Amino acid sequence: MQDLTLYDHPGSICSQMARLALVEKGVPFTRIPIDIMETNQQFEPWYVALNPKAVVPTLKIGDRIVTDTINIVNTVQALPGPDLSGDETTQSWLKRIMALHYGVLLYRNRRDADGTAPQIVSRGRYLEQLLQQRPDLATLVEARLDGNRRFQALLKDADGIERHVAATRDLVDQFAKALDRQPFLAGKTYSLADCFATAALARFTIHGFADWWADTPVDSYYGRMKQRASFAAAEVVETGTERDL
Ligand SMILES: N[C@@H](CCC(=O)N[C@@H](CS)C(=O)NCC(=O)O)C(=O)O
Repeated sequence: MQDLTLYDHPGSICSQMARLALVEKGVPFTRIPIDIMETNQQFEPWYVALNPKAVVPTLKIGDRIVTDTINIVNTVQALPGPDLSGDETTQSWLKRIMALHYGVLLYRNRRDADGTAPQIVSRGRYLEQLLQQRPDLATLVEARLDGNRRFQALLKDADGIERHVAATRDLVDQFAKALDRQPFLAGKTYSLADCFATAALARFTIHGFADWWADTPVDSYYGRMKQRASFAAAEVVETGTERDL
């Protein structure tokens, strides 16, 4: 087996999804933490060379670099070990779970009365400085600045926020429908879809959404996911406050 290294950030939801897939596959891997919050290591030249979008996670497998969480978990699935491929719905679940706006769910509770999210404003200032200091990253940082402006506007738009919360609740309802017929999200066996759903449900628990699924099959499903050894081994975060994320 080639050496596997995961560059990740402990609380990042995408990192948790990738760690769950690696642990469930049973392959040994080394973790290299990338601080994406305080020291912004994702913009360091050596890391951007690995991951040109400057995000976590990144998987190094031998000499090969794999980015994008869905690519990463599918690459992990192709390694020798338990079959995590699930049924024909797996890839669609991965896309739907990844498509939620996790930033809105988190920062909607970190806004001042006028809808300003101080952390997102200061992130914008940081990106402005980075643009001056690192002209080599201009394309990347300008795109990030655009995203930051859109995000700041969205956080002032109560209806827009509500639409993202409703889309999240709708996805949880879809989990419940699937789990009414079968024990795992994509069929009779544990799959990559369950790695994604587990990390998402853990995050929703921190956001106080657990009531949404209290009387549905999602409740016992999530209980089973938490009992799997992978939940602790992959350091899935479901306790603590939103401030810790
Ligand atoms: N599409 C990417 C998204 C990765 C992503 O957005 N990662 C976040 C953490 S969950 C990140 O690294 N953020 C760093 C930043 O915003 O500067 C993937 O699936 O890997």
